[in-house]
Amino acid sequence: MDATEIRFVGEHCKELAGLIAGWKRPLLFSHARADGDAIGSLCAMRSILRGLGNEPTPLLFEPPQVRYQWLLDEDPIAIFAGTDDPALSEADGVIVLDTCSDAQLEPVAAWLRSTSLPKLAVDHHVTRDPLVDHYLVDEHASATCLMVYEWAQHANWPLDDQARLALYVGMTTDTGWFRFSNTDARTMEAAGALVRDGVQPAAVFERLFQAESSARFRLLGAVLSAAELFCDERFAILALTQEMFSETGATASDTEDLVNYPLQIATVDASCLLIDQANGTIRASFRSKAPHGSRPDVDVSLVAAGLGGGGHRRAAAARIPGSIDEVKKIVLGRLSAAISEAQTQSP
Ligand SMILES: [Mn+2]
Repeated sequence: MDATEIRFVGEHCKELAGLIAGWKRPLLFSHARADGDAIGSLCAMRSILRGLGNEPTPLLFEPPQVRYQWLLDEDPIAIFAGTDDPALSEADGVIVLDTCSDAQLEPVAAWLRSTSLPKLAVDHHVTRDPLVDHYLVDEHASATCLMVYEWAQHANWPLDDQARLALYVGMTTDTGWFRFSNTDARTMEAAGALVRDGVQPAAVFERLFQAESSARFRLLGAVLSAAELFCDERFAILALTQEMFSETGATASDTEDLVNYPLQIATVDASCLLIDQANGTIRASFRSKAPHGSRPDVDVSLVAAGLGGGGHRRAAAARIPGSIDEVKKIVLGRLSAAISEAQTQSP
């Protein structure tokens, strides 16, 4: 496949804007376990394309997490029903948002590779599988929603209230409400423009972060009290067992963000959350702090890639076969190695 990588700059933005404006019935996909940036970019792109007079069909691979349900109340996104979904045969183009990874698009990955429809990926991740023929990529963008915002500015696409709200959700969730190391002036300027045009930060904050169930709160307590620290408290492993789910009544959608909590400890450089998937595999999520002073630069995307996963330098994930205890041993070894290697490389 002669996939031409296109950097995220003005002229390419305009060319690709012209390309997708010609797609009358595009399909919009994002990654499995859709987060705020995935749902935000699907929602915003849907509004933008409708504004151009087209009929986009966004699809999710599973029901949205409760945290984002409110964003879709008025205008739900359908759940993908398999490759015999009529939306696929009627489509004249495909836009993939916030991923370009086979593993994260598993339900459509084979279809994407085989279809002759024109395909574009808009993404800010490092992992780039050859699934599409056009790429709009910026690894320095804090969120895909930031890219969509800037793309809309370049292309003179108007944004309606729904698009602005959705883009703000993606930017705030991928930056941890403007706290993570990917928060930059570019993101703040885009977010500022959205607020100037009517988005209400406090209302969005309440809907996203002050609307949890008591079950999620109890799950947080259970998983934090079982946290383990290793390597002179340089990294933490949280293990979430099936018992914790049944005892608290929490569900898989209640696990988002738990991996970030151990980063509150001063000595901790990196954190890992293991979730028993009850199918013989463990989902491992990794986070690391940005280096500064004597803190080493732990690249968790390399740790995840070594385990068959991928992601960003500071946030990555993998699915690993085995029990919690088996996978914990593996992860313990990999993270210890990554931290000591980062330490020898730090100035
Ligand atoms: Mn993202």
